[in-house]
Amino acid sequence: MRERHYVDADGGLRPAARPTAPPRDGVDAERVSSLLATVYEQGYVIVPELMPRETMAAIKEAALPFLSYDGRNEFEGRNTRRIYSVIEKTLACNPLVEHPLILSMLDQILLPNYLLSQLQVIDIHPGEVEQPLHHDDGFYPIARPRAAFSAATIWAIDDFTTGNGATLVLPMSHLWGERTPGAADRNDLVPAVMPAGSVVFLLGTLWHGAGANRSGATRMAATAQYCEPWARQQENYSLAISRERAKVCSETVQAMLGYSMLFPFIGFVDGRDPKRLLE
Ligand SMILES: O=C(O)CCC(=O)C(=O)O
Repeated sequence: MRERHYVDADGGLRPAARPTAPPRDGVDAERVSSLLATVYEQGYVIVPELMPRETMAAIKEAALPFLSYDGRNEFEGRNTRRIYSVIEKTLACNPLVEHPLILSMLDQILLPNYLLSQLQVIDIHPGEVEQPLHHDDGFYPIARPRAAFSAATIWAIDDFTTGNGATLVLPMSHLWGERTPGAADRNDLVPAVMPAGSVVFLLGTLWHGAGANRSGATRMAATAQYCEPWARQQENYSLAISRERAKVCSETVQAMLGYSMLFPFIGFVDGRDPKRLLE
């Protein structure tokens, strides 16, 4: 089993040398390296206009019928509507989940056969206040500073602006230990302003939250979170996504839903690779 080692040079966490996965088909290795350099330094990177605006418009159309109830607490947002179990309802977001550039970055950050931890559509309505700042792998009870056990993408389905709830990120907070953001840190918050079709990629250790929506229109995003193949997924996909639905997804998405293993002993069914269940 491959060990993960991290060096703490200049106060920063760096992944130790690990085998380099080749980029996915059609992806430029130098682009991946350059994006990852920013991710390791800042904790996040914005990739502008990675998907056509028309694709995002189609996702919006597919998502709208499912956005039927407001959030139940401050975290979900009482003026925010979310879709969970997205793949069971629509396949429209799958191209975002398995975008080759995103997967090429994840291939360098997480172990092979990493998993989709959750997929949501988030529609922030006018009047919504700021979401509490958090980091996405904070529910794994393991002390910081440490490597991220997950990474997330937040795709702009609508343009993200300072006024409509663009995600707020705290650059370099992925390097923090156990401290939580205080009032002084608010000056360092950066809104991920980006046009529809763009994506902000962030490590699971980076503090962030959705911004307040002070505009007159909704702000829609799709967010996919990915976790190490040894970590429990947030959404319980073996129950949330039916086998019939998994069968119509690509092999890549199937593997990320859980039809895969971290060899030799994590994720097996009847002692064998669960991908056989889809044959
Ligand atoms: O909608 C956003 O901009 C961020 C949402 C988020 O971070 C979350 O709900 O975990």
